[in-house]
Amino acid sequence: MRVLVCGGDGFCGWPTSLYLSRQGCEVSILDNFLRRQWDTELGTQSLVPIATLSERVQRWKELTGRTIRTYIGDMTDHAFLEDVLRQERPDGVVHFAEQRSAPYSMIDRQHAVFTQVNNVVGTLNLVYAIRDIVPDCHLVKLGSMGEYGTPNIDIEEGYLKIEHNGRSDVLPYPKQPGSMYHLSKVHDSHNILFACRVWDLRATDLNQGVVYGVQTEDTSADEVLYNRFDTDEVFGTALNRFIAEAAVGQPLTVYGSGGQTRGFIQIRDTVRCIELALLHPADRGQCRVFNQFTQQFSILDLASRVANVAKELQLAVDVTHVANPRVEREEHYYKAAHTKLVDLGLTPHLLDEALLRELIQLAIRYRERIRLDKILPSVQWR
Ligand code: NAD
Ligand code: USQ
Repeated sequence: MRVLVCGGDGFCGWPTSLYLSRQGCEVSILDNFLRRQWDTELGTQSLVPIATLSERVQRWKELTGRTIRTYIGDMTDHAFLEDVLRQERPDGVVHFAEQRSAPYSMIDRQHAVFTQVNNVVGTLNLVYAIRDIVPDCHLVKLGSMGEYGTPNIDIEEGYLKIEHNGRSDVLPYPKQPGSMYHLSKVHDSHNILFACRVWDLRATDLNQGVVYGVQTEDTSADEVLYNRFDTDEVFGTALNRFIAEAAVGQPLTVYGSGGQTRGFIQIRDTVRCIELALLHPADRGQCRVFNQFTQQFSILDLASRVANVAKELQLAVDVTHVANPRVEREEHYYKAAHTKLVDLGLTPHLLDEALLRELIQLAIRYRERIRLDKILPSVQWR
């Protein structure tokens, strides 16, 4: 299978590219290195040092004999994207290439506009390019569980059967996103659904939960292949941030009461989910939605788990409740379906103490790289 991975230099995209390459796919990567530039803008860096993309693919070739072609350019440049699709003629496109931080999108008007333009225009360009050049290609698009928000009813996988005034229909599940970034994902979902309905494209929208962990079997094979590990208030996500905070002896930053409950997934399962979606493509005209997470946790529960393992490692760690910079429910009902990927063959790796220990030890190894002044939240929703 020929697969183009858009955003293949990023946290999810890089391990996915290696994994698919190892499974025998012919993989190419498209990226414009925006993520590396945001580190410069924000004065942050990956906790684990990362090599350049050219060094990465070169080392992969030396280790495995497999080639990963690279295209450096912007999804919002339609001519560039069309050129790549013409050269690659992929069977599947995996689209990770977006601005994915909720806090970044809430810094100010400019960052909100940038996020929505980057994400919505990039995705629109991609569906038009697929329509015109490779209409049979399967689009695998990364969405987010945060598109649904936290409704007081069960969350389904994309669609909801509704009865109204004696009639019924299956309609897109109502969305209540919690940031300008999450809104961009909702806009993408609508645009992709429209493209499938009107132009008979095939797509799978993967509503992924918060990803944790850092390395996969492939990225840990060599230091040049190591994956990025974000820990700062803008790009760091809940569990990985708590691990980094534990490693530097900072109190774990639970926002508000910590009753916020979210779906979580290990990076090792992310790569397998993408493979499963590609191996079982959507039909022409079909826009499938899978909820891509394996377990749900409250934020306070996660912080307590990290603190307990950190204490066993003789680290002095407290859990602290900091004023919540976001506007979100801190106590709420949460029950989201997530069976479709399991039905296709996913065997989830569940969170355990051994992994937490391994991640804390990885963070300790590089802890001098953590910018202590970038841990506490400063971006406010209001
Ligand atoms: P990331 O920022 O590490 O990777 C995204 C990559 O896309 C980066 O390498 C960046 O340079 C590239 N990119 C961004 N805009 C681009 C553009 N216009 N043109 C070309 N390249 C561009 O993010 P990630 O954590 O790997 O997330 C990947 C995708 O998965 C995102 O769409 C995100 O919304 C989704 N997702 C991530 C998580 C998570 O916890 N990390 C959870 C759910 C969903
Ligand atoms: N939180 C804390 N303390 C922290 C960091 C976060 O309490 O130090 C809380 C937040 O308030 C929020 C929850 O943890 O309630 C999750 O926040 P997060 O920063 O881990 O994740 P989020 O902003 O939701 O975004 C991340 C990815 C995004 C993806 C999303 C999946 O950055 O790309 O779409 O997870 S989901 O959460 O399912 O929407």
